[in-house]
Amino acid sequence: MLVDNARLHIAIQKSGRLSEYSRALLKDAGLRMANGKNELTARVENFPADLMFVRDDDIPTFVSDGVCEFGIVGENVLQEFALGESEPRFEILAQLGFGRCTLKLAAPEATAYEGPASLQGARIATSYPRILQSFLQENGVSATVVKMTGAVELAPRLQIAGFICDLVSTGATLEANGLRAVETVFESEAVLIRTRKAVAEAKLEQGERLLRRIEGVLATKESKYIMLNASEEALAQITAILPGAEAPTILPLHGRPGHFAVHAVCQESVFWETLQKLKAAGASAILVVPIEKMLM
Ligand code: PRT
Ligand code: ZN
Repeated sequence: MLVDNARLHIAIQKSGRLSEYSRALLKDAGLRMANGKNELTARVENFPADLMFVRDDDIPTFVSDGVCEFGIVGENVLQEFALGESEPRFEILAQLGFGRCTLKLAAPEATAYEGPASLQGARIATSYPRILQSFLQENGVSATVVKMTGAVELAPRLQIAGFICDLVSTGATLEANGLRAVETVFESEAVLIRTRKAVAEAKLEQGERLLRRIEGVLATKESKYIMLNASEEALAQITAILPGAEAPTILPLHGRPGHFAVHAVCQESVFWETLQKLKAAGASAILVVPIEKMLM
């Protein structure tokens, strides 16, 4: 690993389900990097940071050890790691809204299941033994956890285990293997994490800058800019309807006394229903526009 006291190190998955999204997020945050896919690292050209392309399983360790100050990883991998630690050496900064999946317990179609008690004494194959173990404990069940690193869905057919505990997104893999989900164990999405290790002074400020930019990107995904006109009497009701808008700007309309333009950043999705409510409250000329960049 490179050691450079002035540059941040950001760990992202080299290739897999999170890599494209992770790169896109950093790109949206204004980081320009070389596109080479076979490299282990990439220098960000316009920000003091280097990207480290690694296996997702290594990201919690790299960030906890402080080898990388930041990382993007699935909560499933992070939680499995964290359960093996005495205290967390990382902090979660943001939920990123991609890589969504659910760790589920599943069994062959014909297996009877009437709640966690049905797992008593069973063999369960999984790549997430710690998360599964803590689920079993919470439910007061004792079962044998069989650790597998891949192809977990084959375990029942190979008679390695009667149940599996694996990630599901569309459910197609379960179906193709004659399995049905019986229980949700853990919901996951990609998260941005930061080391809890002391960070060199020179990097602290850069880290905050990076975080503000990423928060800005995440905020714009939902946010919209709304513009509308309204009479003075309608203003109170209209500003109350605007979803997640703080302190809208209200400007007098030229040549129309008693009428105002209302401009607001709405931090929540704006639905047709909201627009109809605004209209009913007396708003006219309502415009909703996307926001490209935002720095909070
Ligand atoms: O090489 P490296 O170790 O970095 O990658 P990997 O093979 O361990 O991970 P990868 O790229 O498969 O997944 C990275 C992360 O994406 C996971 O840790 C999750 O946080 C997230 N993710 C989201 C998923 C899925 N969806 C997913 N569907 N990870 C795995 N799957 C697998 C699942 O294990 C099962 O085999 O997809 C199959 C089920 O998918 P459906 O759509 O058929 O239900
Ligand atoms: Zn992995």
